[in-house]
Amino acid sequence: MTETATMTESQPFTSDLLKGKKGLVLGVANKRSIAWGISQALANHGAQLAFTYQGERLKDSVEQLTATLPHPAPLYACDVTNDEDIQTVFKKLDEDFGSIQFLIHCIAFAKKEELTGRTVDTSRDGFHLAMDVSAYSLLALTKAAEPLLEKEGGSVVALTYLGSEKVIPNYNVMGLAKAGLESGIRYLASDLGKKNIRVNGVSAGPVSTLAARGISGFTTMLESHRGRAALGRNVEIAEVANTALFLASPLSSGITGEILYVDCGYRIMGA
Ligand code: NAD
Ligand code: IMJ
Repeated sequence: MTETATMTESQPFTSDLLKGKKGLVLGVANKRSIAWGISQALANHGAQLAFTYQGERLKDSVEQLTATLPHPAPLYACDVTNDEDIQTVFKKLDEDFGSIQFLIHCIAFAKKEELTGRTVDTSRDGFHLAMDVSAYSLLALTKAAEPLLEKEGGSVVALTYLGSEKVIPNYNVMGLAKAGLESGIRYLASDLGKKNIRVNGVSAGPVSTLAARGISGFTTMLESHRGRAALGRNVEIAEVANTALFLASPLSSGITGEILYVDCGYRIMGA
């Protein structure tokens, strides 16, 4: 038996930790999405989930995945660059759930051409789009969720990456957007702490998802990450998911405004 999450996939760890708790997960695209890994962990511990999907293109995929969950899950279309979409989601969520105890943000986007070459060549438009989708959306969604989260207190969890603080080849404008997201986590934590709403980030090591495949040099990057990481391996989605579960749950009631690194000990190494 190893301590990695592999065994938990074949024999999921379940409990009543989140029994009676409800929440919204944003960012499921397919079965490899980190958001889907997190959803499975939350559901395994009794949570009732609602989901957003980006657009019609992803509706079928999200419908099929969520049909496997123990509780029926409401699905709402939401492009986070659209204020009306966000308002509609929370109106429907109020009708369907009445209150929520957690919100999971797993959304990032930059134009493909911005994720190669020099960061100095980033276009104004490309900068705005990456910031809007990947950083501003956390503020807009948290504000819209506030009335539902404050009823019983709650937890907001957002996914981030080391490229926010260190220069990672090709991450470019996404690094600036994640720096904005992480700063946003701290300011939101300060704004909402008195309402017993906590806001934290999970900084995951590289995982082979839709948002990572197709990035030039990603496979080589996974190899070098494994080589430098203290644990000598790359992270599994279930490990990222279990940390998000911890932050979403009352087990982390004293933690807010923090970024937890789930990177197999990559960041701590000096060389
Ligand atoms: P993914 O492609 O499965 O998820 C990204 C999601 O963002 C998709 O569901 C997509 O529909 C959504 N999205 C993009 N633009 C949107 C918009 N305008 N409106 C609504 N949704 C939109 O990939 P993933 O790797 O699971 O990414 C999830 C999160 O994890 C992202 O924040 C990413 O930065 C972060 N992350 C990923 C890695 C990695 O190596 N894969 C590492 C650290 C952090
Ligand atoms: C993304 C780009 C460059 C380097 C990268 C990544 N590394 C990692 C990622 C080293 C781990 C994945 N990641 C952490 C992301 O946040 C990805 C965001 C992303 C990915 C795409 C690909 C397709 C596209 N736009 C994107 N926008 C954001 O068109």
